[in-house]
Formats: sequence, C-alpha cells, structure tokens
Amino acid sequence: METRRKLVLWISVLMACLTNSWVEAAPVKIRFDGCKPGRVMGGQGEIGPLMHCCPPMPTGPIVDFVPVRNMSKPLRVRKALQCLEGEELEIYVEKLRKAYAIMRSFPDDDPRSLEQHRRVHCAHSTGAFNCEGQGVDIHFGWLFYPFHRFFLYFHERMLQTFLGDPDFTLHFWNWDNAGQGGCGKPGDIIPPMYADRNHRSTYHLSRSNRTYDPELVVDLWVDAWNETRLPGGFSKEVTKARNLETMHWSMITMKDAPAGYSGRVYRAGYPRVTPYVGAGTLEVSAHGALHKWVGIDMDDFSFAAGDPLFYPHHENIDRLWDVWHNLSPNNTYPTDPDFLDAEFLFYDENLVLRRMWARDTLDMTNFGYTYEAVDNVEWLTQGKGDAGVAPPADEMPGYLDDLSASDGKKERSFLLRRLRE
Ligand SMILES: *[C@@H]1O[C@H](CO)[C@@H](O)[C@H](O)[C@H]1NC(C)=O
Ligand SMILES: *[C@@H]1O[C@H](CO)[C@@H](O)[C@H](O)[C@H]1NC(C)=O
Ligand SMILES: *[C@@H]1O[C@H](CO)[C@@H](O)[C@H](O)[C@H]1NC(C)=O
Ligand SMILES: *[C@@H]1O[C@H](CO)[C@@H](O)[C@H](O)[C@H]1NC(C)=O
Ligand SMILES: [Cu+2]
Repeated sequence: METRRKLVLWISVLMACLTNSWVEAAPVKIRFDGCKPGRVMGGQGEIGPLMHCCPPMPTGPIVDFVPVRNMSKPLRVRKALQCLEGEELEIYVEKLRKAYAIMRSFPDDDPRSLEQHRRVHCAHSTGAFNCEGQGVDIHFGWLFYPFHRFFLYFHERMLQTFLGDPDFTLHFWNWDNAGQGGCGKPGDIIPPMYADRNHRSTYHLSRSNRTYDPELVVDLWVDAWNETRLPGGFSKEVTKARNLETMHWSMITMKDAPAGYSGRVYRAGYPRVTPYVGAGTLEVSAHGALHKWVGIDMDDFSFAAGDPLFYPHHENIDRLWDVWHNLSPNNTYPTDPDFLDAEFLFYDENLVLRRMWARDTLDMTNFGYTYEAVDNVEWLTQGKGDAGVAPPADEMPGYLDDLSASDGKKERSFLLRRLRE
C-alpha cells in the first residue's frame, strides 16, 4: 500500500516536471519590478562598469498599446536626410532643433527627457530587467528589430507632442547609400544637421573626431566588438567598396551567419550571449560598425541613445528590416509564438506606461509611417565580395585614435561618475 502510494506520488512529480519542461518555452516579458544595475555585453562577454539605468515605476496602471492605422490619414514618410533641400530642409532642421531643445529641458527622471531615453536603451542592453532569473538583453537576438521599432515610435511621438505637430516625422540617415541610389546624393557621411556644434540640442560632445570631417565616408566594414578591425585607414574608394560588400553580405548572401538575418531564438529565461553568437547579420555588421564609427558614446550601448544621432541611425536599421522583408519571399519574419508574444513596456508622451507585443511591429503602416523608397541598387548589384569574413591580419589598416576628442572624454567621465554613485 505504502509503496504504491509512493510510486503514484513519484509518477505525478515526474509528470509535473515533464509538463513543466514542455511549457517552459515562453516569450520574454519586460517587467520594471526587479530591475537592477547591469553591464553591457562585449565580444567576449559582460564588460564595462555597472550601469544604473532602471526607469521610474509608473504612478498609474499599465495600459495596452496596439498600433492601428488611421485610414483617413496619409502615411507619414520618413525621408533620406541627404535628399532634403530648400525650404523643406530649413523647416525640418528648425523643428528638429526645437524638439530636441525641449526634450533636453525635462528633468533627468522624467520619461520625456533625452536622458531617460538613453537609460531606457541602456537598461534593455545591460540585463537590468529580470525575466525568469535572467537579465534581458534586447540586442543579439530576434527582439532587436521589434524593440527598436517601438522605441523609435514613442521617441518620435514625443517629438511630435513637443512641437504640437502630429505630422512631424523623424528622417533617416541613409548610410548604406554611396551616392547612386535615390536622389543621387551620398548618405554615407555624417548628416550635417547633427554635426553643428553651434546647435547643441542636436549635437553631442562625446563622439570620435571622425565625425568632425563632413566628407569622411562612414566605414561599415569594421567589427564593432573586435579591436583589430577599427574604422579608417583606407581610401574613400576602398571604404565605399567595402561598405557595399558589408551591405550585400548582411542583406543578401548572409554567408556563415549563425543567427541569420533576424537574430537568434530568444525566449524567457535564456541567458545573454555575445553579439557573434546571437546577433543577426545587419545587427552584427553595419549596425555595430556605424555605432563604432561615430564612436565614444555611440559605441557604448549604455550611452548611445543619449546622442540624438542614435535615432536617424536606428531608423535606417528599421527601414532596412522592411527592405530585407520585401527583397525575397524567403525573407519571412519569425512565426514562433515566443517571438510574436514578446512583451515590451514604454512610457508614452502622457507618461502612461504602455504594454505592447512584438507581433504588432510587423506591419509598420499600423504606426502611420512608411519610408521614402530609395533604391538600393548599389549593394543589390555590387559588393559581392566576402566582407563577412575578417581579412588576414597583414591586411589590417592603420586607424584613427577613437578617443582623440578631449572634450568628449570629459563629458563621458562626468556622466560615468554620476551613474556610478
Ligand atoms: C484619423 O485622422 C483624421 C484625419 O486627420 C482625424 O480627423 C481623426 O481624428 C483620426 N482618428 C483617430 C481615431 O485618431
Ligand atoms: C583624429 O585624430 C587623429 C589622432 O589625433 C588624427 O590623426 C586624425 O587626423 C584626426 N581626424 C580627423 C578627421 O580630424
Ligand atoms: C578579432 O579579429 C582577429 C583578426 O581577424 C581574430 O584573430 C580574433 O579571433 C577576433 N576576435 C574575436 C573575439 O572574434
Ligand atoms: C528561396 O529559397 C529556396 C530554397 O532555398 C530557393 O530555391 C529559392 O531560389 C529562394 N528564392 C529566392 C527568391 O531567393
Ligand atoms: Cu540598440
């Protein structure tokens, strides 16, 4: 009798464990409670100082957010920055400066401030949020595109509110355009409206001195996490050719890419991984290279979103996600429920904390915007080399000193002191 009861008990324990392991797969859900300081991930694992980036707790209830297109309004068009001209350019730059001046004027703990935008991105990059015992990182996996699409959307919505202009549209840095596609102007140099030191609302001190040269072509070929592949050292022609190779590799061939285009499968309770293991092709290459090229704060997940240049950079990533999807019927979004049901939290412009799901990012027209069609003719047809593979060490270029911006360094160390306290 006794042994049979025990046996039944053991069988039910065993069944419970099995059932548990079957239902174990679950989507990542962001929760603000349990948030704690964390560190960014580098090529070799967790690195950097302990960052304190947790957002303030909401004062009211969390409200669900599902984007729905308003069919009686035309889509707002996010345009290529290099193609704006004349009066349109003038009005745009004026609005941009005004909106960022307002964003910078909020206190640091207000979710509308640029500082809180920086911290929100930092928190999602440093394992600050706890999901089933593991710190969450929205980089290096399939949450990369959905997270940033929401992040950009709420950022833009706040800028619209500050301006009292619901049609204001943040335009993109078309850095993959070497000059033949679209309006025929190259997008692979720094957008001048973000590089004007006289207008501090859209400028940021902690950047590499590469950004001081208005004609220096960005280098998309570098490895953002490997100090042996730093930007610079090659002629303009070689740099442009390598950029097209990087784009062709990350958007089309994706040779030797462990996580494919979308990034690794990432469920609740999964430990964090390095970029080489988890990041999709565009994230690990051009995306990271651009962060590295701008340098200093942009080259650090915990500081990057404090530079207004982060947003037009990430809009180009957001645009390329859509371009990739439309390039081939084979380029499908993940259909796994743990991708679709991944849950995010963002404050809206009224300081209401909103809950949203990755599935709702897959049709960007529901957010009311689209991207100007710039044809990608250059990297579609050229750049068929092997940029995804590091060249032999004896072909390594010389490089510019990343930390030569002395005023930039000062601002950064001041920030670090404040955040470590
Ligand atoms: C949809 O857009 C129209 C035209 O701009 C506007 O009048 C209306 O209020 C909008 N509807 C919603 C639900 O926002
Ligand atoms: C940046 O600084 C390095 C080292 O001081 C220098 O060699 C380089 O020419 C500078 N680049 C620009 C674009 O000013
Ligand atoms: C960095 O690049 C060098 C040269 O290509 C390579 O030998 C090394 O393994 C790379 N390091 C990592 C962490 O990938
Ligand atoms: C889609 O994938 C299949 C199977 O790998 C391949 O045969 C086909 O050529 C691909 N289609 C396109 C448009 O790339
Ligand atoms: Cu990011």
